[in-house]
Amino acid sequence: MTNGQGVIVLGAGPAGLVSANILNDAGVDCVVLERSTREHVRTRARAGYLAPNTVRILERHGLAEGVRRRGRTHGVCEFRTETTRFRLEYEGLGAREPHTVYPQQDLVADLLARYVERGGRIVFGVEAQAVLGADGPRPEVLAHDPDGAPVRWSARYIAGCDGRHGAARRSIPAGAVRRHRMDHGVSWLGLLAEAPPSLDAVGYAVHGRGFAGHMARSADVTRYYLQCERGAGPDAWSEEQVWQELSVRLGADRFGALRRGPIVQRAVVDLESDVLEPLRYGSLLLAGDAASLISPSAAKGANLAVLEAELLAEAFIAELVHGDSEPLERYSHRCLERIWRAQEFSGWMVRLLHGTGGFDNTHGFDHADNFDNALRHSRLESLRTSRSHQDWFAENYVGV
Ligand code: FAS
Repeated sequence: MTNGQGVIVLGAGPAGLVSANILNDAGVDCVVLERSTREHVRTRARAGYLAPNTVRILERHGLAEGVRRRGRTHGVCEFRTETTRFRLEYEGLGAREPHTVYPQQDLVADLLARYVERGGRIVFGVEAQAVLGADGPRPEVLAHDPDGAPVRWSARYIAGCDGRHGAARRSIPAGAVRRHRMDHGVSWLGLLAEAPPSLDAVGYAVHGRGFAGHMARSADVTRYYLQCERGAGPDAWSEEQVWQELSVRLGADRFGALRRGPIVQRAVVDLESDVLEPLRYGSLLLAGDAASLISPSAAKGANLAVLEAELLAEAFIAELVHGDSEPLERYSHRCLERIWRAQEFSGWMVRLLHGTGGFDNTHGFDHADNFDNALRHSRLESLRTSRSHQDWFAENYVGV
């Protein structure tokens, strides 16, 4: 596309592919530029819990076939401490709706297949280097093609859906946006195990040795998280040590052994939040992680990406097809309202689940005499005993 019309979408993650599908269905000229290969995009395991509103958005645009066929609804959290455990059947609380468990890579594969099937244009192996001229009506993307040769693409608008470290974000002059960053000071070892889930719930272990999480991904794959020291490498613990630590923190001796299997993916993620404001710089508009990074503590990242992608695509259609530029003008504000609500809850979850202070092999993270940790246990107790806390939790856990 070098005609200065239509939309260039940077990135083929949930944000890029949802907006491209909606644009393509509306007959808007668009192309997706993705630096990775098709195979990598289709198999990259990340999130897995889709909020009801996300499923509604996908359904609204005919993108939910796979989710409906292979997704499994999920409505229970189980909190475990060293002394007790309690379950929250959040489907009956607050928002009264469950999550749908559907691995992000399966959703991305569905979106890609449908987009291509309907004649959508996507180029793999093209790495955007910069967005030029975004302050004018004919922005350009400077990129490298799969052979490394420089290429230029121009369009009326650029949708920056290329993540936090993508070209879109770094092409916005520093003075044009405010950047709100928060390092939560917590790191997780994220694991994918080829093992059936050990709990019929999302498991959150609040333990002196640090947080542990259990999230089903499918009938034979489970995602686990272990709070680890900042700077620790993904291979710092052997497979046996990982299962040992998970068993201790999730109280396997009291609540039942964990079902083990080979650990097929490991990654360390530092829990950070990073929001840009506004999400627009002239003809360049951001969605998904490019707009705001959110810690995975409340499973909001992919859900925000889909929500923003719909708002963005519909705003482009309003202007490019119907000549109405109001939705584009309001895009940033409408997204930021939801982003900050999700950030607020995600921050609350970080403070609920994690001890503060450094890690030592004897005490772990939880220096019991720490004021913060006493507050944390009190928050957990309110969640266990107070119906209004439970409703608030459910509404924010499921809703964006
Ligand atoms: P994505 O990062 O998914 O997609 C961006 C795309 O842009 C990628 O395909 C990338 O290759 C491409 N790209 C980047 N730079 C480019 C360039 N210069 N040129 C061209 N293409 C470029 N969220 C949860 O809710 N639960 C979880 O369990 C969870 N686990 C996660 C685990 C990991 C390891 C990570 C990194 C994230 C996880 N997340 C999780 C958050 C995740 O779901 C994101 O919020 C979601 O992928 C955001 O979607 P997009 O904004 O589309 O960005």
